[in-house]
Amino acid sequence: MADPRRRIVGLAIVSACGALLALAGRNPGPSVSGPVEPVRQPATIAAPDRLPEDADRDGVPDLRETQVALRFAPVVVHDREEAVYPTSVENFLDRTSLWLYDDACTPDLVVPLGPASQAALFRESAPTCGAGDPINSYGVRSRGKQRTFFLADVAPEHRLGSGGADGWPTYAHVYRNEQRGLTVQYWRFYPYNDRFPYHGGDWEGFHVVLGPGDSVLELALIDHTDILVRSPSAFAWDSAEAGLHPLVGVARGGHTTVQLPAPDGRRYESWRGTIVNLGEKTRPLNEQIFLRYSGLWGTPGTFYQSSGYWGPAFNETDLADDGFVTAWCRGMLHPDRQIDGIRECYPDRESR
Ligand SMILES: [Ca+2]
Ligand SMILES: [Ca+2]
Ligand SMILES: [Ca+2]
Repeated sequence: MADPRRRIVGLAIVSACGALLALAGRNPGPSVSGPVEPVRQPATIAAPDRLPEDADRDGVPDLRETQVALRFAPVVVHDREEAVYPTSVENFLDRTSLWLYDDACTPDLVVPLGPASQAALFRESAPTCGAGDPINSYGVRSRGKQRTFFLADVAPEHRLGSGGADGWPTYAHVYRNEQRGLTVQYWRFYPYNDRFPYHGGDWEGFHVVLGPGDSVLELALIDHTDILVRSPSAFAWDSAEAGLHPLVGVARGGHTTVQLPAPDGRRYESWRGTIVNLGEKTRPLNEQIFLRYSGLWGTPGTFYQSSGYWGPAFNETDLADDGFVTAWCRGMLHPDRQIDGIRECYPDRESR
């Protein structure tokens, strides 16, 4: 099978003017002023190097990354009343589609770009509605969610995710930290944030920060606006199969990771399911090139908070003014590292 990362993607010209649509619930308005330039895919997406021992080029042997991700993989406890469980990126992409959005247009510019897949997330657009710069979906991050690519909310029947213990994947990010150890991030992806402010595409996660000898220094929970740092003693730990597995709870509907699980909650021992090592944004592993996608994972809504959110490598929690993606790179050794001009911890550029 052809490696999608090595595929040369042709220029798929989309007739944007003919494809202007208004989303359900939006006021379509009378017309768009001025021509809209075509949207096209980039010629190539950089292919990861095929080094067997450190393919994501972060200085950590990939086998060691896998071992440590398994060893500290959490017990994730959902509320008994939870309705929306995690799903896989692939399942979600099969049910959504890619769009371009600019709310400076009148009416809002909303252009369908067709079905989504990991290989079909990468597009670029000429300037729209008075903005002078082009944007793309593989590095340009829209701070206000006003001019961006997005993945449309999936239909209600596809928002439930994989209930219970039938194997939804846990996505891991492992890297060297400034404390002479490794940081292990665990991410879950939910199709929908089923609580006010409701929005599509809900990435949630937390970090286990290790020091020398894999001693656990702290856990960092990705909350709504801040990253909450907690002592390991604040958690219960399960030592099944020679691991050290923290028990974390999931807030009902909004899915934020919390330190006190519901006592009667539904346990998921994530190491018994699939753990996917994402690699690094600059060098994704295991075909997970969605890491490079810088658009939204849900439809833009009326408000910032009711619009789709970003993926792990562009996450908004504790985002620094200079664009440093704290939720992806907190405590990283060499946070300025880059490969082929792509910086691991920053978007290439921001749009409105
Ligand atoms: Ca590595
Ligand atoms: Ca890594
Ligand atoms: Ca959420």
